[in-house]
Amino acid sequence: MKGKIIRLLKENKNSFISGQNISDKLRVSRTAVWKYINQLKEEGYEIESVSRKGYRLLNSADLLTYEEIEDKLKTNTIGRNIYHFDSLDSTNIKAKELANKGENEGTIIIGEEQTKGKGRLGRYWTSPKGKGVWLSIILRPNIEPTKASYITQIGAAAVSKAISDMGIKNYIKWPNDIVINNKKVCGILTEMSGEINKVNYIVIGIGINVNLNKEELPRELKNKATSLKIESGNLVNRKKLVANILNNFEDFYHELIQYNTITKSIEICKSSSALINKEIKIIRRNKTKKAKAINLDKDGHLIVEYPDGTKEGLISGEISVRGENGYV
Ligand code: BT5
Repeated sequence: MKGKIIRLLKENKNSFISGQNISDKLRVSRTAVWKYINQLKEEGYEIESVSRKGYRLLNSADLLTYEEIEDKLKTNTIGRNIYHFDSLDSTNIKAKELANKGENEGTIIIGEEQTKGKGRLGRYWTSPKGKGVWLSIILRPNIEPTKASYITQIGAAAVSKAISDMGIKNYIKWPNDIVINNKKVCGILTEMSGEINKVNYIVIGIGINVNLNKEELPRELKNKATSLKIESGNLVNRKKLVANILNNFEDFYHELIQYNTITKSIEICKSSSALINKEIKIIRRNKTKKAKAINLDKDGHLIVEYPDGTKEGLISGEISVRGENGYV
């Protein structure tokens, strides 16, 4: 109901709409309208109320609800159904719960805050309220389970392009991070449910530090993490960022579904790579090996060359990669 009221207020932008008018249109009592308007004000919407005239929207809230991003969305399925939470444990956990109950492809879960944001291998993801983009997308691609890592590449490309298009230079640290000035600004967590040769569903979780200030990052991450605001010096429009990511994501995902390839994504992952042509350390089961990152192949495997001249294609998920001198 709150969403419907916001839509009406937006349709009548610059003019008043009476409580009676809203109540007639939405078939709820005027008292209910008044209550919803008060809730919206608490959420951050600036709504002017004038007796005998009604309500007028002055400013929208900085929330990542469907009503707030739909005018910027160009997608058919991705993001057309959004579950928005003020606070929740983890959008990936919620997405898997919903996917297990049969939720459709393209559905998105967004939290303004996560209290148990997840990284890979049981690690944590700090997700303070209203400061970032913490979202998960449910997908049901008809692909071989071995190709699930394609989805991470698609996600990384979609996020990297959206950030670049806002004028902020960034790099993709294969396979699942985006970095600026050698510090992590975005992490991606792809999880799959499937059988040996069939994907049941894939959930891709995307976490982006958008408007965090330095002091809002945990102390242990001060030298490893950053935000778009810290790097650009400006507040970043989260709604535009989310819409652009979803638009890019659908475009790149469509290539996978249609042609079983991800060339558009790989092109971006290559041209924005933080690793290619760099000396790196490969950490596999606590063993560290030096190598040089050479290229990404068409499947998104990182081709590396060892000091003895032998080459290997690394599959995302099996290893951790660090730059020789620090994080990247
Ligand atoms: C990742 O794991 O980078 C995947 C992060 C995915 C987060 C999204 S948010 C929406 C969705 N719902 C979830 O619950 N998760 C996904 P990994 O490569 O394992 O990196 C985790 C490590 O990054 C931690 O151990 C910290 O060192 C560091 N870290 C934690 N929070 C961070 C943050 N906000 N920014 C940068 N680094 C962070």
